[in-house]
Amino acid sequence: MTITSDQIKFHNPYAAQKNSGATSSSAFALVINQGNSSVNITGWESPTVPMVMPMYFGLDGEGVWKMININSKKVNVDPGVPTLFFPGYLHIMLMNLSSSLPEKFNINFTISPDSGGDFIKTVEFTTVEWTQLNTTKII
Ligand SMILES: [Cu+2]
Repeated sequence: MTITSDQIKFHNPYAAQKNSGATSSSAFALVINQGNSSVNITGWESPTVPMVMPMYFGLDGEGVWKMININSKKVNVDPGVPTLFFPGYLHIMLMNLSSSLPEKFNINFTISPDSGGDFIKTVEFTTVEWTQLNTTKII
């Protein structure tokens, strides 16, 4: 069976407004695969954000928490296993920002089903202030 764009759900996509002086920020969402086979998110781009990429917070070799690149730029989303982009965990980095994020903006994700047939999923993110992050419910 082929997985369609409708079967890959991004719940509550939101981004933190960039702090003044900062050149990066983060975006979050809960991704659910309602299909019956695995997909990977393999492409990350936005018409309004210069650079979009996945990263996670984790321990480096010295036991220090830091942001770590996902060099493959691939994030797996298995059926029935929600993939969470969340503050302090796996997140979508928004980089090379020269101005504030707009109130709403799109990110185009390339979804690559294991069964073949890549497609683009466009998701609209809503920008919130950092102070709202703690109270923003993801589900
Ligand atoms: Cu980051």
